[in-house]
Amino acid sequence: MGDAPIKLDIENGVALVTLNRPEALNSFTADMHRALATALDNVEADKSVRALVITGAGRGFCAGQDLNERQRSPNDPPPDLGETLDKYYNPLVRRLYSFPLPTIAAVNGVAAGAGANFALSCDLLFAARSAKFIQAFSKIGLSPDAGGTWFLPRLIGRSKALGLALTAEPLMAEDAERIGLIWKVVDDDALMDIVMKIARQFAAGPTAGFRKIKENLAKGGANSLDAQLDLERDSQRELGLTHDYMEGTTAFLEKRKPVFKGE
Ligand code: T3D
Repeated sequence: MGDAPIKLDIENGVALVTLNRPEALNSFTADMHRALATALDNVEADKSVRALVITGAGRGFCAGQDLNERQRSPNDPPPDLGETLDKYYNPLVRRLYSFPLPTIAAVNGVAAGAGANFALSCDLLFAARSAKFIQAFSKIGLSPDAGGTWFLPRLIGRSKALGLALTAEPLMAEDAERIGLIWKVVDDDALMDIVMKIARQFAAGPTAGFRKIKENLAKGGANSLDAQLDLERDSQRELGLTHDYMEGTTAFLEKRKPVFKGE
C-alpha cells in the first residue's frame, strides 16, 4: 500500500493537514478528496484543536485536479465535471470558508487550478518565496472553479482576476502578497516555523471571538451597513458573556498575559 494521500498531525491544539501526493504535486484525486474530508471531520470532532493548517508535501502545494483521472478513450462519453465540483470541490470550499476555527494555508510551492483556489478559502495564506499561483484552467479549456471567480475579484479586483484567469500566467508569491491575494510571503525554509508559531498562537486564543470575526466578515460583503451594525451589536453582546472576554479585560487591567480557554 502506498502512502496515505492526506496526513493529519495534531499537537498543541493545532491540526496540521498535509496533502501528500508529492509525486503529482499533491493534485486532487477522488481518494485524496475523501481522505481530506475525513481528516476535517476528525479535526472538528477533536475539541482540543483550535487552529488548522494545510500544507503540501514535497516541492508543490497542490496542482488542482489530478488530470490522470480525466484520461479517457475517444469513444468514452465526456465526463460530467459538474459532478466532481458538486461532490468534492464545492463542499470543501464551503467547509473551509466557514470552518469554525482559524485556518492557515501554508503554500510551500506551486498552487495551480483548484489547488490555488481552494487555498483562498482559508483565513490566512502564507506562501514560500519560491511559490507561485497559477489559474491554470484556461490552458485546458476550463474556467476557474473552487471559488476562484468569487474570491479573485473580491481580493484583487476584476482586472487582475481576469488577467490571471485568461492568461494563466504564474503569479509569484511576492506579487501575490503585493496585490493582496495572500497575507504574507516568507523565506522558504522559514515557512513552517512561522506558520506553526501563528497557529499555536491562535490555538491559545479566544476561539469564540475568532469564529465571530470570520462569520461577520463573511456576512459583511453582502449586508447593508445597517444590517452589519446590528450584527456587530449582537456579536459583542454574545462575546461579552464569554470567559475569554472577561479574562481578556481582567488580564489587561491586571497587566498580565490573558489565559484564554476558547469559550
Ligand atoms: O476535472 C474536474 O473535476 C474539474 C475540476 C477541475 C479543477 C482543476 O484544478 S483544473 C486544473 C488542473 N491542473 C492543471 O491544469 C495544472 C497541471 N500542472 C501544471 O501545469 C504543472 O504541473 C505545474 C505548473 C503545476 C507545475 O509545473 P512543473 O514544471 O513545476 O512540474 P511538472 O513537471 O509539470 O509536474 C511534476 C509532476 O507532477 C509531473 O509528473 P511526472 O512527469 O514527474 O511523472 C506531472 O505530470 C505531475 N502533475 C502536475 N500537475 C498534475 C500532475 N499530475 C496530474 N494532474 C495534475 N494536475
